[in-house]
Amino acid sequence: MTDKLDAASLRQRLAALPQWHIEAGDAAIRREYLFADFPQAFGFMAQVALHAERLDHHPEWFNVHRRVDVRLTTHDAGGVTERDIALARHADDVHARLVRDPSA
Ligand code: H2B
Repeated sequence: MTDKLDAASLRQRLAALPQWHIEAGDAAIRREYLFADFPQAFGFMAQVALHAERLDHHPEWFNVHRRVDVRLTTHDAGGVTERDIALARHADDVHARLVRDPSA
């Protein structure tokens, strides 16, 4: 099992993910994504969901219209691990690709 990142390591990792923030108490990281419309938001969720299933590491998220709020934590470790950092990077990549090319 991946170990929970300590406070210093977590802050260091987040420096490379500037759109993400650490939840009060350090239990999770969060980011809000905004898309052009609902189909694009849902397409993002579909792409991230398939990757999450492959990794066996799943997001907590909430969608309203073109907004998706994502919360990442590793339940097995009781905090944020490298698995969350990897999934955050992937979600950012999917988002960047969709913004660049809405048909991607
Ligand atoms: N997702 C997240 N975010 N944290 C976990 O600890 C976790 C998971 N554990 N997805 C996985 C599934 C575990 O339940 C299975 C049994 O591997």
